[in-house]
Amino acid sequence: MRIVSVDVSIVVPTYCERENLPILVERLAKALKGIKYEIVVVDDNSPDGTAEVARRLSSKYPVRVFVRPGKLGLASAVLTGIRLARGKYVVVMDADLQHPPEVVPQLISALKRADIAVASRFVRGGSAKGLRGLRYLVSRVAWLLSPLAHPRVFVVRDSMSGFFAIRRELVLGTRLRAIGYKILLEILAKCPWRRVLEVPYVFGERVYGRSKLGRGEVINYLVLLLLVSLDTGVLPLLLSTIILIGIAVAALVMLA
Ligand SMILES: Nc1nc2c(ncn2[C@@H]2O[C@H](COP(=O)(O)OP(=O)(O)O)[C@@H](O)[C@H]2O)c(=O)[nH]1
Ligand SMILES: [Mg+2]
Repeated sequence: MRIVSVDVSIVVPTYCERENLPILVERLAKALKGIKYEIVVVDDNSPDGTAEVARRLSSKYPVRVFVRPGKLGLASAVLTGIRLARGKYVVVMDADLQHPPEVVPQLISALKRADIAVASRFVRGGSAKGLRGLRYLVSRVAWLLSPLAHPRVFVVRDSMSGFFAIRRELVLGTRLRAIGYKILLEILAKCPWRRVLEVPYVFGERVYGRSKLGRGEVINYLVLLLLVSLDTGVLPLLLSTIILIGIAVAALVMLA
């Protein structure tokens, strides 16, 4: 399908989502009637043929497909998609239907009042029922550590969300490392936003395929936190405060 001009780009990173993609694209088409949009699929050469499925969908729906040579990570796929997008507004969402397409119009209209709209599992009306046991715990601990990146990210209850909308130019003007899974956290810590809104949604269970989140993502998250904390100046400030308190305590002990 020829895409003329678009207002909104939906960026969808994919790795082995052959069954989910057609359902996602169809549900988006229904939800986005009346909106000029495109879907930007960034696939990491999925061995299950996801890219081929996406190309076939592009004959009927406004889908563009970009294939990277191998599995290079979720956050960097999202950043690639945002750079390639043509809309003024960008929505980032997973392909696996855990992010309901029907919430996308609410995210887009929230951008009239805010710079970033986050689909949130942790505000009234939202739910994380698709996050079970240990995954839930790890996600909340990760959230508790998030102010290390920058204290202002803590106002967002679901800064670990992979489902959000943003003005594209806000991301393009900022250097991002895009390590691991949590690109929203880095965007919140570094991009010059003034207002964030959270829109509740229910994070459902995955029906087709499997999660690609492995244990290595915990390490990636800690590395991301450390580097972003250095970039924003939070870590140097924290360390110098600790050193100054240490010196003050030592001086008091010596004088006593
Ligand atoms: N392009 C790309 N997409 C990825 C990669 N890892 C995960 N994804 C996609 O990112 C989305 C979220 O991944 P998922 O495994 O469902 O994570 P979970 O919901 O946290 O368990 C899905 O659409 C995946 O196909 C990757 O390395 N590259
Ligand atoms: Mg998922």
